[in-house]
Amino acid sequence: MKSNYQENFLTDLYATMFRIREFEEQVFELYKIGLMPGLAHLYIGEEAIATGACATLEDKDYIGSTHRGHGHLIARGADTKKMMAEILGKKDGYCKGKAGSMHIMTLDKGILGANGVVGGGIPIATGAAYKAKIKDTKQVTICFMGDSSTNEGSFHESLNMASAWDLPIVYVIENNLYGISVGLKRVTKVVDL
Ligand SMILES: Cc1ncc(C[n+]2csc(CCOP(=O)(O)OP(=O)(O)O)c2C)c(N)n1
Ligand SMILES: [Mg+2]
Repeated sequence: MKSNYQENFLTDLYATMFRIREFEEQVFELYKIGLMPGLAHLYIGEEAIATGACATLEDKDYIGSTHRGHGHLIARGADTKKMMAEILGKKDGYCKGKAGSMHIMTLDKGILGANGVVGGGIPIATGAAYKAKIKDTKQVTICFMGDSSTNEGSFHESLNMASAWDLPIVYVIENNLYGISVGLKRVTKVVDL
């Protein structure tokens, strides 16, 4: 982990958060005028989560993402020009414009991919951690997920396997208390996720 006391560390973190906010505001502008295909799931308000979590990683490590993945990628150091090209469906994008906002990925940065399926990124990230364990590569995986993905089967199965096998993975629940319009309390008994 980078030292918390490293010179400029805190201002670097703030700059990353700011970069995410500016990127998302730009995406929203393009979405509003119909330039962006698909949906714009923005990361506005959650910038600190990805920024803080990704600051603990080394280049060789992995991240798993969600349908709200732009912030995760920027915090991981992805090229925002290639991201924007991807989001706009252009061939210069990370996936030649075929993945768009919700399935963008690049193994250059260990970015296992955003995922339009709620909870879909959890087993993928758990698989990466399993590989790191059996090959003893010392890679760590951070798996981001929304609160509503904790009601998916993939969440329970993956965390059980990760726990049973002591996999090198950290699951980060981005709990904004809602899955679209459904409040957390309506769909789960354990609200302290
Ligand atoms: C398996 C699955 N079920 C339903 C949906 C529709 N859907 C898209 S986003 C979303 C809510 C996600 O909520 P959460 O995981 O808390 O993330 P947030 O959007 O709050 O960041 C749902 C239900 C989906 N994409 N995939
Ligand atoms: Mg949520």
